[in-house]
This record gives sequence, C-alpha cells and structure tokens, in this order.
Amino acid sequence: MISKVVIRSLAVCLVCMAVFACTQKKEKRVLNFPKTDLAAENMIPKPVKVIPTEGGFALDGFSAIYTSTAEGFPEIGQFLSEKIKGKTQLDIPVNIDEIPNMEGVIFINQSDSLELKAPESYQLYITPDSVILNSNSAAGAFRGIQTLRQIISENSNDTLAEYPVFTIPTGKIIDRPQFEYRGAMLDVARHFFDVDEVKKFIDILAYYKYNVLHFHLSDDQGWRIEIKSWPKLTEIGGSTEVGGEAGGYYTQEDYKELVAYAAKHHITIVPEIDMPGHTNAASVSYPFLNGNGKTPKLYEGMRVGFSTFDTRKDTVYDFIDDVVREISALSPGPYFHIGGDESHVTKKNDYIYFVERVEKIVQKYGKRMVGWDEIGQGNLDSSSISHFWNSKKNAMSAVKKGMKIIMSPAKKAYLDMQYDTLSKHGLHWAAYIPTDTAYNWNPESYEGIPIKNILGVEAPLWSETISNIDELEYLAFPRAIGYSELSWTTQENRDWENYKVRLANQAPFLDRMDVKYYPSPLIDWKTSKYSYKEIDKD
Ligand code: TNX
Repeated sequence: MISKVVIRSLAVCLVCMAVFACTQKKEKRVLNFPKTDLAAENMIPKPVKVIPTEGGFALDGFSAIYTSTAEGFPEIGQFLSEKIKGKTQLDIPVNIDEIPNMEGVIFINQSDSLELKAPESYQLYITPDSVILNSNSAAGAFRGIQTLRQIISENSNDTLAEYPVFTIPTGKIIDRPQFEYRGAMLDVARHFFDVDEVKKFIDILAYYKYNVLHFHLSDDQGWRIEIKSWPKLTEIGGSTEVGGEAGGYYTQEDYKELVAYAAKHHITIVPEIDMPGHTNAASVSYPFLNGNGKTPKLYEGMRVGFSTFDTRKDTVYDFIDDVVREISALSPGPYFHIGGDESHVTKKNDYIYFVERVEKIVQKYGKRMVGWDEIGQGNLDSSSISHFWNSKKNAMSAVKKGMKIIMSPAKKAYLDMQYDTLSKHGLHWAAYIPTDTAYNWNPESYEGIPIKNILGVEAPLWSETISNIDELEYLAFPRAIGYSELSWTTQENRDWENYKVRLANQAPFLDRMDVKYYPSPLIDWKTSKYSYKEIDKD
C-alpha cells in the first residue's frame, strides 16, 4: 500500500517537474504564438467533437513522448516519433529515462475510463504544456495519433523562436468510429502489386483511420498466394495477369510480412479466395477442379462469369480445405472471404450447395465467412457476412438471416469506376463516380438496409485497368479519403461543403507521400504538385 502511494506521488512529482520545466523554459523562449485554431479544417475523418481553445502547443527539439507500458502503447509512441520526424525533421525521444530540458510532453496513456469503452475511441487534451492522449486500447491510441499527425502545423515558420517550432492547436477532441469495419480492397489478381506497393497503400489508409485491407487474392487471370500443399497454383496460375504482363504472387513469407505491417498499423487483412466462379487460374493449375466442361487455358482478358469449380466433387472440397487452412493460419484476423460473385455458369442449386459447404470449412478454421452479396441465397449462419455490391434482394435475404452487411455499392463505392468520361483509367459499367458523388451518399440508410445490420463500409479497387502504383493512386485518391469519413463519422456530422475544404488541405500530406492522386477539379487543392492539365497531357 505504502509503496503504491510513494510510486504515485513520484509519478505526480515527475509530471509536476515536467510542467515546471516547461513553464521555466517557456519564459526564456518568449514564444509569440499566432492564434491557432483546432477547428482549422485539417482532420479527416471528422471527429465526433472538437472543442478548440485559443493557443498552441510547441513541438520542437525539447519535446518528448511518454507512453503507458500497456501492450502496444510504446510502439505507438515510436510510430508517432517516426512520423513527426518525417513531417518536421524533429527527433522526438520516446520513453527516455530522465526528463531532459523538455518544453512539452506528449503522453499516450492507457485509460480504463468508462467514457472510452467504445472500441477504438480516444480523447485528446492539448494545452500549451502537454498533449494527453487517452485510450482504452492500443487501437484507439493509434487512431488518436493519426489525428495528432493531421493537426501538426505544416510549417515551422510561425513563431519568433530561432529554431524550428511546429504548433499543435490547443483544445479537446473526443472521438470514436461509427462503424467497426472500415475497409479498402485491392485486387492483386487482375494485376499484381508487390509488397512495397501494398505497404505504401497501407501507410495512407492508416492515416485516415482505416482498419481493414481486403485482398482479392485469386481470380480468372491469376492466383497470388503460395499454397504449400498445392504449388502449381502459383507456378502456373500466378504466371499471368490482364494484358499479358508477367503476373506474380506473394510467398507465404511475403504475406506474413504484409500481415505484420498491417498489424503495426492496426489494420486487419481480410484474405479472399474467389470461388466457385472466378476460378480459371486455379483450374488451369489443377484441371480436376474445373466444372464448366471445357479445358481451362490461361486467361489474360477482362471477361467475367465463365469459370466455375466442380461443386459436386469431394476432392474439390479437400482442396478448398487445404487452401482455407493454410491461409487462415497466416491471417490473425477474424474473417475469410470466399468471393462467391458472378458464378454465371454454376447452376443455382450447385452454387447454394457450394457456399453452404464452404461455410463449414471456413468455420472449422475459426473464421467468419464473408462473401459477395450472392451468398445471401444460401441458408447461412448469422455469423457469416454478406458483402453488398450489387443486389439489394440478396443483401436483404442475408439481413433476414440476421447476417451483417459490408457496404460496397458499386454505384457509389467502387474505386475502379471512372471519375468522368475523361478519366485515364477505370471502368464505368456501374456509374461515373466523381469525388462528390463518392462522398454524398449514406451507408447508414442506402437501399433500406437496416443500420443495425451494417458492419461497415469498404471501397473495392478492381485492377483490370491499372497496373502500377501511380495508376492505383489515381483511382483510389482522393475518393478513398471520403470513404474513410463515411465509415468513421456519423451522418449528421458530414457535409460536402465542409469536407471539401478539409480534403483540399490534404494536398501537402499527399504530396509529401508522393501520392499521384487525381486532382479533382471540384476541389480547390491547397498546394499541389500536379495540375489537372499535367495529368491530362500524357
Ligand atoms: C464486378 S464486384 C466484379 C469484379 C470486377 C468488377 C469491375 C464483384 C463482386 N465482381 O469481378 O472486377 O466488377 O468493376
């Protein structure tokens, strides 16, 4: 008991000393802060509540970060320090033993406060002397430091100090997400994207508080993940992609590296093996799988709906068992996506038999099954999830079974749809989706799907028309930034006119990250390396 009291007083002393040190130094530095405003339009997704006070916290060479020792917190401190270095060049120490000549401290604190019970919630208290980030979980703290990154001033020139000082406007932020699933999907099957390209995509998603990256790992044109018990899947099925380029695949080591990289960003990977349709690459590798009565050949075109597994053969399910087992063992997240879309050459009865049987395999390996909305036709468990892309009828039959829905309506949320008729890449079979259309819809009430069934929102990026990271970024950004707000921020807190100003202010971040975003003419970009004309020229 006594020792607890002593420790507590020591801790209080330490904080007092830090604050005292700050006050002392402050007087010497005579900083003349310009008026900063926390409500300044930089934050995406928009937090639940922002209460500005007038003033600034000075982030400079005297600052330090301290974190709670709870699991994951010290790593978040380190992550923040690295990102501050990237933005400001400042070296901010993390959890150093002695408090040096500190001017201001950022505390990242695990708190059991009831106010912070909602998953991923956090609170930020910013005063001239300290920044206190409270969260119940490491995931919440991670979301909180993204907010902090967004509100650190772009320039260091706005004080009278003789050394670089960046400001963080003071005030209080209370925040939590609306939906628990906030995802983007990358189709690495039509065109392959390597480990470094995916890592860069994750870096940007994390900044906007995404927590899921769904990987479309197989399709007619390519199989992209090593399966040790079925090596020809990648040897043969991984050798092609749309347009005749070389294809490629992730070894299990590559995949583990991506899972770990995503986990460091508090992002869950959702693996998808698309079946029983979209399976030409698998059937070319192992022809016994094929059920469309033709001899499968490698395919590099863009048609859909011509392939199917043989859904009445037990050996097909033995194969699927191996694939689900190996991938599930590498994927710590709770979901396994079985695709299930556009199985146009599978008979309806066979299709239903297939998804019901595969559901059991997925459950055997401890995962919740996710499938595109067609799976709603099966008699499935309420723990399985329907991924709405096209059919309200299918989504509604999943709702009747008590299933949750992931919202990806093609007309609103497909990142591969062209912005307009001038777009260099993309398709338009569902719609043209300019930046405002992408933002101006409500996943909470779209097509009458009840909000209590909605697990979250996902923006899929199909890759028939894109083959490198620049093209990926052109389609994904800025629209993916808007989808982050649709999944995090509640409807009454969203407004296009207000969002559009905040989006314009993302340009310095996107430029710093070298993101080749589409400079939508609807947005008055704050500063941009890329003018609309430049993009148009080539
Ligand atoms: C439909 S959406 C598909 C994909 C295509 C995409 C192109 C869905 C579940 N299937 O196979 O790549 O359209 O926009």
